[in-house]
Amino acid sequence: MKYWGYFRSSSSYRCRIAFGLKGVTPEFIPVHLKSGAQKSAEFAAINPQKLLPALETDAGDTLIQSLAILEWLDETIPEPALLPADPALRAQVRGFAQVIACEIHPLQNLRVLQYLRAELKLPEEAVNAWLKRWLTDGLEACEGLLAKRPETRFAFGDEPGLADICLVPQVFSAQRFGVDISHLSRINAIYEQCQLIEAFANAHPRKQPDWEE
Ligand SMILES: N[C@@H](CCC(=O)N[C@@H](CS)C(=O)NCC(=O)O)C(=O)O
Repeated sequence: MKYWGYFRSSSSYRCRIAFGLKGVTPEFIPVHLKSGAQKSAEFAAINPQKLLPALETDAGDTLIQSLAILEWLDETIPEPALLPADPALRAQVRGFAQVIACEIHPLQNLRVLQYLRAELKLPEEAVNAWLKRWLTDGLEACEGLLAKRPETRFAFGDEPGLADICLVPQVFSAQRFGVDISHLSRINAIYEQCQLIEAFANAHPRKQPDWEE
């Protein structure tokens, strides 16, 4: 397997956590987002959307979109399961993951921030206000979803799964952008629990070979 990613990309981070949980180590091909390598003809031939991550399976299929990659991994390597067996709970876990992957993350994406800065000419304070607004709103919604559930070690039970895989990189992004989420106690507790798991700790951006300050 080949995986195209970037240390700071949260959708790449989701995949790295899942690789660790599933015990696979795809060949890593770094794509330097900050310098625009995702827009090169070489990468566009792999993912015409010019976004990370991308995965090439051993059968030669190219997969994009982190949630699709995570579900493919779960279907091809069923243990440990990333989704619960119960259909209603599965839908709730997917819903939680989609709050992050489909609603929060796109608003903090590099190309969106570049558009705000370079084309709309927003000053840095306005970009920071944008980030604070959408990350706080979205993560408060996640905290509200968690508050409706019994208190477990991870988001949806005592084993880590898809919801935690999406939550941890999103908390890292909040830290990176200086968005204060100290009031979100369930999220912070789950984040800390996840750091105790090797697959999560090893997937941290600082641990990646392409890490840079
Ligand atoms: N929904 C996609 C999001 C992909 C995405 O936005 N990736 C970001 C990195 S986290 C990216 O490649 N950004 C490059 C850019 O904005 O130019 C997924 O979950 O895979």
